[in-house]
Parts: sequence; structure tokens; C-alpha cells
Amino acid sequence: MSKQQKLKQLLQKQLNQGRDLLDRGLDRHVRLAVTGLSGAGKTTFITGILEQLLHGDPRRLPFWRVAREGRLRGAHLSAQPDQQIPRFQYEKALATMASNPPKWPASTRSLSEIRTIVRADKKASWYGGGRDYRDLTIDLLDYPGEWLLDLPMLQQDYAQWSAQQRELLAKEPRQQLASTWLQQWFHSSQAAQDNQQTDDDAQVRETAAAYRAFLQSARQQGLYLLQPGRLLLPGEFENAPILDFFPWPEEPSEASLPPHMQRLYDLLEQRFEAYKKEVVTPFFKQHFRHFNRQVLLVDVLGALRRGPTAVADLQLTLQQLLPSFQYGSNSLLNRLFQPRVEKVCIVATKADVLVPEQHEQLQQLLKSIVSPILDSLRFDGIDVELHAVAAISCTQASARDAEVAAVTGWEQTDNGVRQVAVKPPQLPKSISSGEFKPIAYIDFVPAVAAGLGATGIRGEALPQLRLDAVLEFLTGDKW
Ligand SMILES: Nc1nc2c(ncn2[C@@H]2O[C@H](COP(=O)(O)OP(=O)(O)OP(=O)(O)O)[C@@H](O)[C@H]2O)c(=O)[nH]1
Ligand SMILES: [Mg+2]
Repeated sequence: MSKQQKLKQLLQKQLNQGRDLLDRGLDRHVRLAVTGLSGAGKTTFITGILEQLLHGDPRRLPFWRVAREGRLRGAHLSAQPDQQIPRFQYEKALATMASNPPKWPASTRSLSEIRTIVRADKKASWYGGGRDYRDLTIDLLDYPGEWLLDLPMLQQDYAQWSAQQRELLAKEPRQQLASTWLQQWFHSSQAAQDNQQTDDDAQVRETAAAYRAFLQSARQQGLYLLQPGRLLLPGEFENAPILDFFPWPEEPSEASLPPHMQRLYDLLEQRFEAYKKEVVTPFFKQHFRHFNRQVLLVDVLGALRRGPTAVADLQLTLQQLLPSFQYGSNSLLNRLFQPRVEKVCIVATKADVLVPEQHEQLQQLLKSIVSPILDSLRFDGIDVELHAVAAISCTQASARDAEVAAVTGWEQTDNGVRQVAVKPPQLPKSISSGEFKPIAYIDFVPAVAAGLGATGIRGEALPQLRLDAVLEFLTGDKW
């Protein structure tokens, strides 16, 4: 890179930093932490939000006040704050959905980011004059959901983490799924003791591979609390020894460990600490510390489809995640130096699988899943709202007075897609007893190309459900 280019880059960086600081100081900067476990709908949500921001069509956004009042002037994508992070591939996501046959964007494998600047007229003052505009900067970050699961590990040491994992592993279906890993562990430990084998590194590597296989099968079974997340999706750490660790499989005892076992313990403990320091902390520090608003996406329908064990596991996982974020009041000083999350929107995704009359029930089920989180956020004085949304709606619902409620969408077939009209799944009345029948529904494809609804490609925003209410909650106070 030439000297001139370097100077230009430096100036651009300082300009960006200056702007960020000014915007934050003036409170015109929403850094939105889109949080959600793998498959919760983050990438789709970001795409859907961008669609609505960029098109800003008041007819489609009645619950977003600034749009409803006709004050939106427009929005554009802008240079992103971090030069080292790839840009979120918004256009590619749209193109994938509009392809023939239409497809969902692939599961996210690395970090990306995007910045939008939205301009709106200020509210007219009481004397009628001085109509002026205001710009709001909105930053969105996308990342693989698996990585989020590592955040709670930052508050644990190796002994605590191991104890917690052992507790989980003592219950089905984990117990059964983990049996191969455990057998491998006992077998190799025994062999090491008998033969005085000293290749600790090889033993740890092989047992870590078995642990990784366990995590993969647990994911297939619909479990959520799967740590370390990078073992499932390593990113740039593929094959790095820093990922070769697992929880200590044995209960602690009064007696000290034999020397070989003690060495293994020390090695695993070291790796655990290195993982926290070199993998989890940088991710958290660089990307999560500066958020001031949060969306927590929850795939309630997906969990209901997997059944009661999955719902319980989801509940536990979300509860574990909460202490990873800094919640609290956002004074000017905080805003500048250590922003805190002051509003949290908890969202049940994929609501287009249902008819609108069921959305209230979906929201109620979401509420019972996150009730421990809700209590603690409200205790901290955080502004919280719950919504049921479809970031990109793939269906059309029958009329409210139709004899049989149905949703019409497109499903994938061996040689393309076909349109189907089906009854929506029947939601359980309650999940508090921990017993309910798993629901069933079709995974509709985003029928953009098939001509259902309007498309971004044709110059209109993609269809959605209730994103306007989410936008109102997250940005309504900024105009
Ligand atoms: N019907 C419907 N399905 C959705 C919607 N949003 C997401 N989905 C489905 O959920 C899947 C996962 O959505 P993503 O947005 O990729 O989820 P993610 O949280 O980014 O997942 P990772 O990148 O794996 O962490 C999609 O492939 C769709 O099948 C929606 O609004 N409506
Ligand atoms: Mg994704």
C-alpha cells in the first residue's frame, strides 16, 4: 500500500471515529446487537430490517411512527466502522432469495457488518417553523450463532465450567450421546496409566475430537447449550490446538490426581483459559461491548417442533447468556466510553408460519420461555418489549373470517418449488408443565421469485410481519 493510500485510510478511520463519537454523544447512534442462537433468524432479520430501512414505505410500516407520519426522507448504506470486518452481504442475501428456485441465505460462517444512515424530518415545533432533519446511524453485525454460546464461559473457570457440563451430561439425551466420548476418555486414561504413556497432547487431541462429535450429534438432536461453540464452527481456528479441550469428565475427589492425570488436567485448564483469552474475549470486546440496544431472536416455533426437551434446553441457554451483556442506564459518559444496553427487544421469529390470530399466543409462549430473563431485565430497569415477527414473510394467511384458517406458501420439491395451502400448526396452550405434543409445519422457501408479495429487486421492500413495531421500539425515541 502506498504512503498516500495509508494516509487516506488513516484519515478515513479518524473521520469515522470522530463521527461515531459525536453521534454517540448526541445519542444518534444505534448499535444494535442482534443476538440469537444458531438458526434463530439473525441473518434474515438483518436483511429484513435493511429492506425496511432502505425502502421506508409508510404504507407497509404503520407501527413505525416516523414512517407513518411521513417524516422519513430516506436511508442509505454507508462506509462501515471497521475496515477489517467484511461487509454484510445484503445484496447477496436478496439475490439468493430471488434465485430460481428461491433459497434462504446460507448459515453464517464468519463475522460481517453493515451501517445504514437514516434521515428523517424532526417533528414540527409547536410554532410550526424550523422543519429540519436528523440522521440516525444504525450498525448491524452478523456472526454465527454458535459463537454467542461461548460468552457465558468468560465468567467461569475450568473447574466451574466442567462441573456445569458434567451436570448437563448426567441427563438424557446428553448422557447417551456422550457415551462414546466418555468411553474414549476412560480407555485412553487407563492405557496411559498402565503403559506410562506420556503423549498427553495426542490424548487430549483425540478425546477432543470425540467431544466435538458429541457436540455435533447433540446439535442434531435439537439441543442448544453446546460449548465451546468454536468446536462446532471454528472459523479461523480450524485445526488449531487451542480448540482441543473438553470439560473434565470426572467428579473431583479429596485424593490428589495421579501425576499423569494431573498433567492432563493442567493442560486442559490451560487450553480453556487460552480459549477464553484469545478466542472469546477479543470477539466479545471488539464486537459486543459497544452495543446500546439489543434484539434477542428466539426460534420458539423451531423449539416447539423439537419438543419439550429442546424447549427446556433453549430456556436454560438463554438464561445463561444474559449476564454476558451490560445492561443499565445510558448517561452521557457511559454513552461515550462504555455504552450499555438500555433497550432489549425479545422477538419470536418466523411468525409467518402461523395465521395472524395466533401471533398473540406465540408471544405468550415466548414470554413463558424467557420469563426468568424478563424478570431480571425489568429488575435492572431495562426497557423490554416482546414481539412475534417474520423478518421476511413467505406466506399469505387466509382471511380472518375464512371457514378454515390456512397459510399459503411455497415449499421445495425435488425439481423446484410448488405452492401449497396448509393449516397452520396448533400451538400448545402452555409449556409450563414441560409436557406438550411437538408441533409440525412446513419450512417454506422465500417465495420472492415465485411472485408472492413484493420484492426488493422490483424496487419494493420484501414482505414482513411486525418489523415496524420492532423499529418503533428500537429507534422511536431518536427522532
Ligand atoms: N418462514 C420464515 N422462515 C425464516 C424466517 N427467518 C428465518 N427463517 C428460517 O430460519 C432459517 C435460519 O435463519 P437465519 O437467518 O439463517 O438464522 P441465523 O440466526 O442467521 O443462523 P446462523 O447463521 O446459523 O447462526 C432460514 O434458513 C429459514 O429457513 C422468516 O422470517 N420466515
Ligand atoms: Mg446467520
